[in-house]
Amino acid sequence: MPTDSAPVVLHGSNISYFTGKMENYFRVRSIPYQLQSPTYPAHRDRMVKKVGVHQMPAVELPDGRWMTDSTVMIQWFEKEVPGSGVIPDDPVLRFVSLLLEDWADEWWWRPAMHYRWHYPEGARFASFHLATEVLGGLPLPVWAKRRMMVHRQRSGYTEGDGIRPESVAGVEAGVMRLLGQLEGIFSHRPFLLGDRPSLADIGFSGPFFRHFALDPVPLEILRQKAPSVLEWVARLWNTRLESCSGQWNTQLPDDIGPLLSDIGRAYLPYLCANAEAVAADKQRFDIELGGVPYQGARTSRYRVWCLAQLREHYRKLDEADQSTLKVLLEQHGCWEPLWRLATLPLSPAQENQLPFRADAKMLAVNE
Ligand SMILES: N[C@@H](CCC(=O)N[C@@H](CS)C(=O)NCC(=O)O)C(=O)O
Repeated sequence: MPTDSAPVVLHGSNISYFTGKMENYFRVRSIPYQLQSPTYPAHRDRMVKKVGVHQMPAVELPDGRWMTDSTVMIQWFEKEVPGSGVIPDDPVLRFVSLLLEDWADEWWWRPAMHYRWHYPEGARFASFHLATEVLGGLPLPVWAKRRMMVHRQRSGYTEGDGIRPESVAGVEAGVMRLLGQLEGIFSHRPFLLGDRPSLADIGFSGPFFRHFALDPVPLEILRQKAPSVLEWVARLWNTRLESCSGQWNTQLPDDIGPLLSDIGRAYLPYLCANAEAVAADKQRFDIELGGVPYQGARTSRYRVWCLAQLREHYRKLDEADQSTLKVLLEQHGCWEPLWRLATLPLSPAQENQLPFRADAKMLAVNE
């Protein structure tokens, strides 16, 4: 296990969504880590050899093994590292924390990328940072690397992932809605599920820590409209479970309900449409979600597996807990889309070797 003299190495950029999520997790669990900026292309080749894909972050264990995928890495550390962890024992809270983590990872990625890369202010900051950090070793002028980076990210993750001019207002309204909901929660409770951080908070550190609370445009919105959310970002970063005396609520707080309703209205229907597009072997698909049109959204094999995982978490519960949870999921419109598709187009043994080997990246964007 990692120690101060043999920490895990966290390979990732210090402005990366999922790297920031892992940093928050390691800090909250007091797991010693050392952040290392990856340099392209040597790191990419090494990572592909070690775990099958190139994405951020990768974790290198003191025994030399490499890992990928924040969700499964966290589950692995939760089993391996003794002491109180981030996954609540209560079956309903546990399922909800897994669902919120998944939503934070997969749904809020697109708006986070939008705010960073759509606005010149964000694109200038992030392209300079990445051109000099991750692409620092490429023998090209910085301006050329910045231009390449802006083009890659827009064509991969914003305009090229369904956010057309007619989607922008709706995508941003969705973020404002989330901020309103979270502001309501964090103005009277320190963490999502009580007085103690859970996997749900760690999940939300993905979109917030290195994106909404860092990029110039959303950061100003947070300062003005959601100061309690900004405070939560720093509180999570500065909390250690080993010295946290707060507890999770014994029941799911009522103010989590509107978040679940949004998951039922847009996220789970999106996962179903994505799975149908994968089954039909499409690279892209069009869809309207919560009144927002997305044209040419990229299909994701990885997100088919995410939907399968959510179903699996439910199936593993005992009958009484399944019944309680079913009522809650029905109440918020999550039950029907969770089970809408009779079969999911997973490839054989897809992602079974995680966290030590991955089959698919979240989105197949070209290197
Ligand atoms: N499911 C992965 C997602 C990791 C991921 O997609 N990371 C982004 C950066 S924050 C990335 O590396 N994207 C690949 C690319 O842009 O080529 C996880 O949870 O770690």
